Amino acid sequence: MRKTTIVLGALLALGLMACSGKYKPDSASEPGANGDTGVAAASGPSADCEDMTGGPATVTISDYAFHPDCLIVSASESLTIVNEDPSAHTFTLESGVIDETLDVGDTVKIKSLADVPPGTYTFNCGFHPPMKGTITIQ
Ligand SMILES: [Cu+2]
Repeated sequence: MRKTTIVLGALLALGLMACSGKYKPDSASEPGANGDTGVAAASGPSADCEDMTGGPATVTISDYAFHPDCLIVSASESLTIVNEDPSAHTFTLESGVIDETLDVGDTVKIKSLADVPPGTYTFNCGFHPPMKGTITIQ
């Protein structure tokens, strides 16, 4: 029993060393080999988000995608979803607080986001799982 524990402990230690050993070269080589991509990946999500705070926000659905697919909105403002696709879609917040179905040509205005606790949520289309985005409600 004790031997097994020691062996497992040694394996664990080796595993940790291997992990940290592996990690260092990766992070060290990143800035030189692929620095731009590394920086974009680290700061991209917030930098690429469209800031729509301070006024009504609109998300347009076209080509089976949300535009923008990352946005920041004010909780006190309205959010409008416009479906420009020849297909029905939904705008569904991960929390389930918002779940709107939009038929072809539909425009849905969500009067206030005040019912949703402030935070960052993913949203998607219930019909087309690859359609997704991120919304930050402030
Ligand atoms: Cu869809």
